[in-house]
Amino acid sequence: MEWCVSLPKVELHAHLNGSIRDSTLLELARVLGEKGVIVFSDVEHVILKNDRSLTEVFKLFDLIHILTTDHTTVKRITQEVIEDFASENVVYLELRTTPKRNDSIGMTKRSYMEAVMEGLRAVSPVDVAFAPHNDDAGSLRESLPINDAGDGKRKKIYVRLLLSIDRRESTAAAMETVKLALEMRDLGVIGIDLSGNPVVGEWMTYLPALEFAREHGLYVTLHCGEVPNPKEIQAMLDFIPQRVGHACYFEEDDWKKLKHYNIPVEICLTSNVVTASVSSLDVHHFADLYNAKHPIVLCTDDAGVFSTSLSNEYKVAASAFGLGKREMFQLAKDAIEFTFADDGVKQDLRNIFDLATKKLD
Ligand code: 6MZ
Repeated sequence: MEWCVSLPKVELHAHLNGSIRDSTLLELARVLGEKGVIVFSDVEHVILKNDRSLTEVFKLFDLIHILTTDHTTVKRITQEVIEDFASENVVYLELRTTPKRNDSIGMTKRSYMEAVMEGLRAVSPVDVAFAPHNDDAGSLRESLPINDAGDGKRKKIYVRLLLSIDRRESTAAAMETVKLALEMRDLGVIGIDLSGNPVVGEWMTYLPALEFAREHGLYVTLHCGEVPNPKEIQAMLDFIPQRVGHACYFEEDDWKKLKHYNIPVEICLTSNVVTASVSSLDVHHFADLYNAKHPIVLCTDDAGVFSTSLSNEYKVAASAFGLGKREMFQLAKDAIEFTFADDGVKQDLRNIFDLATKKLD
């Protein structure tokens, strides 16, 4: 495990509100319990539960959103989540979150995202490079020396943001999210994700917003095949997104299409097994894709909800699929090529891995 922690890593599939520390959730629940908004003892049990079906996961997210959807908390959890990833040597993080409206406290999708940006700026134990084309603190930090803990330099993490469309949303709400992403490009927003409860909603509802995103140069990644839905899987693959997440319920034709278009897959091992989207690691599609040299990247999905970390996902992959240190290092390094980052950042990341090669031997 220690080796997996010291390995530099790239995280491409992490939901902000799924990555919150249990301790923070419990603290927030306690405060709301004292105010009489919720019954703390009921909520405590739900937060600390270990095994959850996919349906229970989405019930938990509704609860988490009650606890977190105000500006101060959104800022706090963003800061903590980035610090947690950086502390386990994640050197590049694409963090995704659903911009939310909460009329009762005057929250708009934009003000939600502004709170996220404040959280990014508030991170202090590590340097956060998040805004490539801007004159604010982000660009100054962007040019700081590369991450090399142990040589006296401060750690650095690149952070890019993906704005999620929740499958419960209307076409208009999805479009609002894409427009917001376009307006926040200079602040490190680089793409759009489609997520949310996979048994809810229709592909055609989101398609106009996703097409608009693509026409305007945003990257798109889709939660695809988390439940059996052959028609939707085919439609999603025909869209040719830049990446897909999960790919659990793919059939022969879907694999063919995925491979034909060479679409990288964000693999979330613990999440898939806990939610029973895959019955066990022995039958997980990681093995086939890895052996076929198809582009894949190990990710956490929801480190808080599934009590995991990216280092743990590497450890799990190593023991389940017999990967040695060399294979794990290569897997982590290959992920650079599937990021939505620009060439300069990719080169910086390659340098970080090259420097690490000597230390990790
Ligand atoms: C689909 C998921 C997910 O956006 O509030 N989310 N969507 N499948 C999953 N696998 C288990 N895990 C998380 O983060 C939480 C939201 O991300 C999506 C859901 O829409 C969830 O409400 P944010 O920061």
